[in-house]
Amino acid sequence: MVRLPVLSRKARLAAIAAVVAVPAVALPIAFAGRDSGLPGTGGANDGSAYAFPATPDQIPDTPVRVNQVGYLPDGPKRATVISDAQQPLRWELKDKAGKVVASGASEPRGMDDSSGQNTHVVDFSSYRGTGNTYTLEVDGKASLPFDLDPKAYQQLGIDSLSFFYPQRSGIEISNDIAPGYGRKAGHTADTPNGGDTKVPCAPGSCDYTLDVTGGWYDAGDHGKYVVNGGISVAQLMSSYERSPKAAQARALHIPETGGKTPDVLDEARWELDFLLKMQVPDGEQLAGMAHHKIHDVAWTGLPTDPAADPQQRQLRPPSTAATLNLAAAAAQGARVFAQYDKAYSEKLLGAAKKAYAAAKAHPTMYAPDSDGVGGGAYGDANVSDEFYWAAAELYITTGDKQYAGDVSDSTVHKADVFDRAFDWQNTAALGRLDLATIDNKLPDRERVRESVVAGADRYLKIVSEQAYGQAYAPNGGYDWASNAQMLNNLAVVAAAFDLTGEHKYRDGVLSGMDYLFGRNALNQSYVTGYGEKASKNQHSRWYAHQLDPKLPNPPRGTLAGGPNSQLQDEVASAQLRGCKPQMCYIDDIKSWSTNELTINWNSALAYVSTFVADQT
Ligand code: 9MR
Repeated sequence: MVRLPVLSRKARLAAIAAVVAVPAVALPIAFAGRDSGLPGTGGANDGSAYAFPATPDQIPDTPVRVNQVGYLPDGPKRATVISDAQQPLRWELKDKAGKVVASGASEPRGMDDSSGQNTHVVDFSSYRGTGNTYTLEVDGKASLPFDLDPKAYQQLGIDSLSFFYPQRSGIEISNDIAPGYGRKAGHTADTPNGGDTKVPCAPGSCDYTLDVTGGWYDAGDHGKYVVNGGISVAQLMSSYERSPKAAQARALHIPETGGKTPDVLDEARWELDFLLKMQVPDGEQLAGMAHHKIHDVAWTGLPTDPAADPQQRQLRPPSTAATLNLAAAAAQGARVFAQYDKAYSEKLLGAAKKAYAAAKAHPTMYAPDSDGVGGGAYGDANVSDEFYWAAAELYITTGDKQYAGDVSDSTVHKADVFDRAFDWQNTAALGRLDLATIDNKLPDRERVRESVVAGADRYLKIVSEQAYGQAYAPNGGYDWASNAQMLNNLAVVAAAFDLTGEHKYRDGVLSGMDYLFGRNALNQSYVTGYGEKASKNQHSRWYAHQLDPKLPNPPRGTLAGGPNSQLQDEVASAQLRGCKPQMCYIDDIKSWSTNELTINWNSALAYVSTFVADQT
């Protein structure tokens, strides 16, 4: 990736004009690096946080697909080339000056089912040099430029976590902290709909109101969902738990930075506080349960600033899944906050225990798939995995035999939970991964650890079998948020590295990441501000630059959901008909089924990118 230093606007334009020409793929304009501090296309101010460099809408295509951000010098380095050639093709790796520094022959891989393309794989892992603006040339065609840089992922760890601050509800977003992203507090008492200070229940479901201010907006909508808040905040806390020291050193762009609590936990607390507020108060019939979600009674259009939302807000009924999300996240929170804020840790543990007991008393209150007006449904009619996750977190935190018994008795405990990607609906892996990696005395812990390594081996096999190296090969098409699903598969591979120290797992995570940054069928980086051709029009009501040039694009480090074969929105169905799974994506703000941004997808990105950042 071409990097430019932080420059004045005039100097930046001059630098852009004087860009290095890349043979065979004549780029019309240069691209500034993720850490350049240049303004985003959406009018973000100059500054080092959040903004990303202006990128042209059209990037000339190249059949040579690389990780457009970069490769670690001591890591695997693979590229995929689209070519019908049956024989190996000669490849050359060129440095910034155009000098050939390595060469070899590609490996023909034939037809790739996920893309419908004939492919070759190039492996230039043995080259260990460092520098920026390398290109890979195959058969006379050049890739987009990339870096070979031990710090290639450092900034991403920070950006993917700093994404959460401007997703916050109930607080003014400071333009000093997030240049270009400042906005009024959303859903406070003085906003048009009265905000989230006194939100009533759905008619007939209860007669109280709750103050449910705060938390993160789920995605491009203004809804706040306990199911989905749970996995998102858990992954932030897990990124802290896997390496507290590294987390402590990682300063985020948030108001609380600099305190004794690590920034990632300050951010997590913003959501944990909201989850606590969603718990049914004492004295009510369903005391201890958690409301499934809170959102508008009707969908609002795009763009709509959170502070301008005119729709009535409503608490949807409690559900067992939400209650167990609260129990699991609060139990984990009690553990990670114990050394920083004892009173808060105790409060979280009390709420977690109460929620868990309430879920046991009401084990089948399922949120229906049909409840999707004004907000997402997040329906879930199988909560055995949520019970397992919550019991696991409570056990790890308390060591209490009661929870160990529930873990061991769960049908999920011995099941293969890595036969699919984990996500907001399938949460067993969250419990399994923590049981494997965090200290506890579960009698069959060794078997638990082996199950994680076996899951990782399965995903590694997929990485090596796929022509594009992605950690994802579902039966049938690609799901909604395929990008997050493959990141969660990589989180399992990362855990196997932590458990075994075997380098093949670290290398598998790195290879799997290449897909997200451009080594894919669309030559697309799915992370805003990272790579030459990067997603920047993700579906959002306030990062709606595509609809209103005065508004910003999503902040640097925002993941797009990614290819979704089911084409569930109008833009996707009109423009992507007949697409092969990997091709079912469009960087259009109206394609919410392929191109939304969501807290649980960025939490997956944050978990894996901090793992990778910590490798150097
Ligand atoms: O991520 C969710 C995906 O797994 C579901 O298939 C989809 C339809 O129910 O909903 C997705 O979640 C959306 C939520 O319902 C509302 N906020 C935006 C979320 C991401 O698109």
